[in-house]
Amino acid sequence: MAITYMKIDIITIFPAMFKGPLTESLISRASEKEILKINITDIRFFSKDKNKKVDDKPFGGGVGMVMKPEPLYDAIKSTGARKKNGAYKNPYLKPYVIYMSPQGKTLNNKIVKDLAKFKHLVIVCGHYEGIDERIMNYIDEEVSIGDYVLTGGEIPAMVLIDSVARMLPGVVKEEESVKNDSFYNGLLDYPHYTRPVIFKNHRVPEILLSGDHNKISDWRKKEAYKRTKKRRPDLLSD
Ligand code: 21W
Repeated sequence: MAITYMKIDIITIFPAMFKGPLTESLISRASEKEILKINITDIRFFSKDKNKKVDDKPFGGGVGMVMKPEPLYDAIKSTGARKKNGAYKNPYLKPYVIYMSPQGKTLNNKIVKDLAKFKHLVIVCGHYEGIDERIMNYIDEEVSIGDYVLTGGEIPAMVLIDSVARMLPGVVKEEESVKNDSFYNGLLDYPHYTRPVIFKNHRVPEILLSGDHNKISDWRKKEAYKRTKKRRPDLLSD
């Protein structure tokens, strides 16, 4: 039978950073159900240097260190990835190499959905000032998670993996909840309430107690729209 699961290779100098996030919660369930297979590769393993060096000083001078190309290249190749734009009958079978980088496209739900179509993602996490530019010949796409400065690509990689994993069929229990999510249909979520009916003198909106499911559905749509218009008008205009 054809492979159905998604494989994600993570290429990093800090493999231990992934332990918690990948063994807890939703992603571990995806791994247990064999929907997702995650493999972590430590770049240091591919260093031929006697001190297992993976970084070096930048040509031209300046602050910080740059990740050396050779161990990074060998780590990428070890996943089966090759040069970009390789010929594949089914493009989604190509190992798709992503570099988490402040220079990348900002992650959004469209990008997440597109990435979820691939059968094999290879995620390169940079550290220090970044990677040797010649490695870009092996990168299909650069992805940022937003306009703020972090210390490296590991946390962004976890954000990307989490968002892609929950798009895979069978990961989230109620497929509905993926469809209804903020951004999925382009709107923010409606407000949620649970028991008790009165909490610190604040009541649950009466309509939610009415049992009239058509009215409740209309109310939720209206609330979602109201919130979006007030807080994120940009989502309505484009
Ligand atoms: C941050 C590396 C800033 C280099 C000009 C020259 C991956 C990230 C990262 C990092 C610099 C992502 C400078 C959101 C992020 C990441 C580490 C540049 C100063 N400017 N998404 N030198 N934010 N960050 N250093 O930081 O690797 S995805």
